[in-house]
Amino acid sequence: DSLAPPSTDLITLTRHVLSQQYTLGDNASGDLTLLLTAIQVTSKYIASNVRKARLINLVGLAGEQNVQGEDQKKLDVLSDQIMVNALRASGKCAVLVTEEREEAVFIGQGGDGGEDQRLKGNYCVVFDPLDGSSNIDAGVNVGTIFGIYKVKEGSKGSLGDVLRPGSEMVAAGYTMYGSSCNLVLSTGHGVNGFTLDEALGEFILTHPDIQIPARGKIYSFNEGNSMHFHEPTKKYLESIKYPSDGKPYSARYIGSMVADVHRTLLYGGIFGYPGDKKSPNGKLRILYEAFPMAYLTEQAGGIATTGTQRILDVQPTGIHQRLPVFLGSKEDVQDLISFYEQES
Ligand code: AHM
Ligand code: MG
Repeated sequence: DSLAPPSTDLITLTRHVLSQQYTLGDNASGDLTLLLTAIQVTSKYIASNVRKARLINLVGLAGEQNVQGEDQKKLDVLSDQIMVNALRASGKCAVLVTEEREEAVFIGQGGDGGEDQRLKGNYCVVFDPLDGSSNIDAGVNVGTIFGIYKVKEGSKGSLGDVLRPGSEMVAAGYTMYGSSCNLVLSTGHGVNGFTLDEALGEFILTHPDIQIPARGKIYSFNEGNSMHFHEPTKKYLESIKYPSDGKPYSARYIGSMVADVHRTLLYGGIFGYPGDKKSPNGKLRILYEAFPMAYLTEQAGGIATTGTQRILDVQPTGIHQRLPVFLGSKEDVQDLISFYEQES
């Protein structure tokens, strides 16, 4: 209640990860803990830049296009550099894949990764440094999405270490830069959410063991693309907008995956970026958008599907490949899947 004194036993992200260290499968070496600490620091730094963007001339375009041919925002480029520098310096990474760079970064093998062998570790991080950046200039939520693989036994770090099904990730998460800064993480033992206490500079556990409600009341699709949608998607959307019980779902679409998924994890419902007649594989990228969010969704008790296949089972063949995504409450996503089953 409002008269209760503040907690004197804060669970910080570092404390939480340390307490899980012995179950993390890195032989309690502490490597994954240190890697997650590096990601935590980058999140704070990016959060601080996002918050000040308008004041320190960080809004607008950087004058370049990224791999997807999209204009890069100044903050996209800055966030990418912040993450690559911090992950390289952590000494725990072998391969990095970022939305903002066409090629993977191989640590300790020359090129962008630098030649210093001592900086090479056993983990691979795939990430979108600043997702939803079309929203930045309007002050709408954006976020960082990341997934972590451990290099394969005997590997020195190659593309084969990241071109693997999402089910093989050892951790995944996102940081949302919104009205509060939230880091949501799973290391394969459920999902926990942390809120940045700016005065302390620490992420504090505020959402322990997140569970998606079995059914929600919200759907989150870019319905502006309806004319291109396939029949099962259209029929499913009709079914929740014109239900027989007269209680239609509410529409919520921010256009920032991190924010739309965050709401879906907490409130339930369904988020979708379908493949359609124009873009058969949809828009979202497998490695650093679909997989981490599917991992979190499943860990929170939900379902993540392409419509016809479990997302985490997909075998990627290229680092920037796209995939149709539907995720959220078990019963809602199951309803969607049944429309795809009727089709086939
Ligand atoms: P980005 O990586 O270029 O920011 O694009 C990904 C974003 C997601 O955050 C969001 O779910 C989607 O694009 C929105 O796309 P659209 O504007 O087509 O609805
Ligand atoms: Mg993105």
